Amino acid sequence: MGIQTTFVMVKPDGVQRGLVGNIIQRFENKGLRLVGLRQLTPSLELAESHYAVHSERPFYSGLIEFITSGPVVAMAWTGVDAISVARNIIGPTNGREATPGTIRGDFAMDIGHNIIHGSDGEDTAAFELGLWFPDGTIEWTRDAESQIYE
Ligand code: D4T
Repeated sequence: MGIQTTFVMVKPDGVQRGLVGNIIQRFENKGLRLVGLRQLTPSLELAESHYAVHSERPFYSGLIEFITSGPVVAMAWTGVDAISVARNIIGPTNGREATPGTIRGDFAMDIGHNIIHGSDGEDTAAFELGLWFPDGTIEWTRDAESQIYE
């Protein structure tokens, strides 16, 4: 058990379907802390780097086409065991098999158009955070009380 930062990305289908707010709410509600947020349409180079591990898979070209098809929302979330916590919020790859209550269980019906990505381990998280947040993430600590009163 330890503090981790994980990379999460709302894919083009999630952005097009207007699910960004709902998705961010789930991570905030859970207790994770947002330390990075960027909206961008991924370049081919960025998409290929991100999915390099899948480059020999039959679905690779369709995956690259999909992920570069429009804006995504890239995020970095911090908390204890953030990587597995985020994966549990997201649910398994195939939306039809994902349990209701997870993001994919609530919103996805397909394996390719599955709304959201989350890093699957510490090495992957470090690689993906460096790739999508080359300038680093944001350092801040939670202190709501001091923001309520001037
Ligand atoms: P990501 O990486 O997007 O969070 O998804 P997962 O971690 O849940 O799933 P993955 O790495 O096995 O697959 C990466 C990405 O490829 C798409 N995909 C996957 C696809 O289009 N067809 C397929 O058969 C598989 C296995 C979906 C997610």
